[in-house]
Amino acid sequence: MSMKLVITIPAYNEEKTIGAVIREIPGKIAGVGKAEVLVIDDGSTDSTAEAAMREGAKVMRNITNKGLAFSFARGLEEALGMGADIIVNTDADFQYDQSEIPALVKPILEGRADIVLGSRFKGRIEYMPAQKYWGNKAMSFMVRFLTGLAISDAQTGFRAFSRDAALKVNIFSGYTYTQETILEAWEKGLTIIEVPVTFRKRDGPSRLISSIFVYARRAGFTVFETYLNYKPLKVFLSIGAVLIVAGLALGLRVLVHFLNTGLVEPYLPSAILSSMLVIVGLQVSVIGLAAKMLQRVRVTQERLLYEAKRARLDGK
Ligand SMILES: Nc1nc2c(ncn2[C@@H]2O[C@H](COP(=O)(O)OP(=O)(O)O)[C@@H](O)[C@H]2O)c(=O)[nH]1
Ligand SMILES: [Mg+2]
Repeated sequence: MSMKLVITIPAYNEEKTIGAVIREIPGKIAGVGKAEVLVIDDGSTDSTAEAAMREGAKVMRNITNKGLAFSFARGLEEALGMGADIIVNTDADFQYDQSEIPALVKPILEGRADIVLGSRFKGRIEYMPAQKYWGNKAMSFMVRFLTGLAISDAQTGFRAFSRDAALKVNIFSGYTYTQETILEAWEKGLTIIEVPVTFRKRDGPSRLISSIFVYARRAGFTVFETYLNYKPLKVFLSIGAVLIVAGLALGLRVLVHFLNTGLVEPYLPSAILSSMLVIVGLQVSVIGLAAKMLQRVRVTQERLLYEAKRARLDGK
C-alpha cells in the first residue's frame, strides 16, 4: 500500500524562509509513496504565497489573519481531503530541520503511534531565548501534570499525525493548537510519542509571540478551558469540596458553642459565612454534575462528527 504524506505549513509573513523550508523537504521518504506540500497563508501582507507556489506547493489563503490554530485546523482538514494517510505539520520559519521528517513519520508507519511530537528538548536547540526556554518548560510541565503523559515539549510545531488522529482532532482555540491537540489526543486515548528534533535559531522576530506574557495568558487559558471540558467533575468537585470543608470547619465552632449555651451569639458572622460557604460549595458541585452530563453530549457529537468527516473526506 502506498502511503500519501501531506506536509502542512501555516505561514504568516514568511516570504524570506518559506522557499527554503519547502526545498529542504526530502524528495524520497522511506515508506511514503507520494508527498505534497500545503501552505496555509494566513493573510500575509508579503509575498509568502507566491514564494510557496514557486516551489510547487499548494497554497490556501485566509483573506485576513485568522490565527495559527485556526489555520492549522484548516490545513488538517484540507490535507484529509487531499487523501493524506499521514500529515506532518512544520513551521515556515526554517527553525525545524525538514530532513528529520522521515524520523517523525516512522513511528506512524510502523503503527507505534497516532501522533508523533518532535521534541526540541530531547533533541538539540541551537538557540532559544531564555524566556521562551523556561516558558516552554513550564507549559510542558503543566501538560505533563494534567495528563500524566511523559511529554517534554508541548509547544513543538513539528509533528506528525495519522489520518485517524487528524480526523479525531477538533480544535477550538484560534490562537494556539499545540497544547490543545495533546490534551485532546490524551482524552481520546490516542498514542502520542516523542522523537528528538533539531531547533535552529530564528532569523527575525516571532510571528506568533509578541510578548511571552500575552502568550502565557492565552495559552494558559486554552489549556484550562480544554481540561475543564475533559475533566469537569474533577475540577468542579475539587473547588466545591474546598468550599464545603472550609464552611463546615467554620461552622463547627458555632455548633459547639450553640450546643453548650443554646446561643449563636457571638458567632453570628461565622454562622453566616459558614452557611454561605457550604451553599456555594454545593452549587459549584452541582454545576460539576451538569457539566459532566454535557460531556456525554459532546462525546456523542464528536463521534458523529468523526463519522461525518469520514463520509465527506475519506476515499476522495
Ligand atoms: N497561520 C498563521 N501562522 C502563524 C501565525 N503566527 C505565526 N504563524 C506561523 O506559525 C509558525 C510558528 O510561529 P513562530 O513565529 O515561529 O513562533 P515561535 O517559534 O513559537 O516564536 C511559523 O510558521 C509562523 O509563520 C498566524 O497568525 N497565523
Ligand atoms: Mg518559530
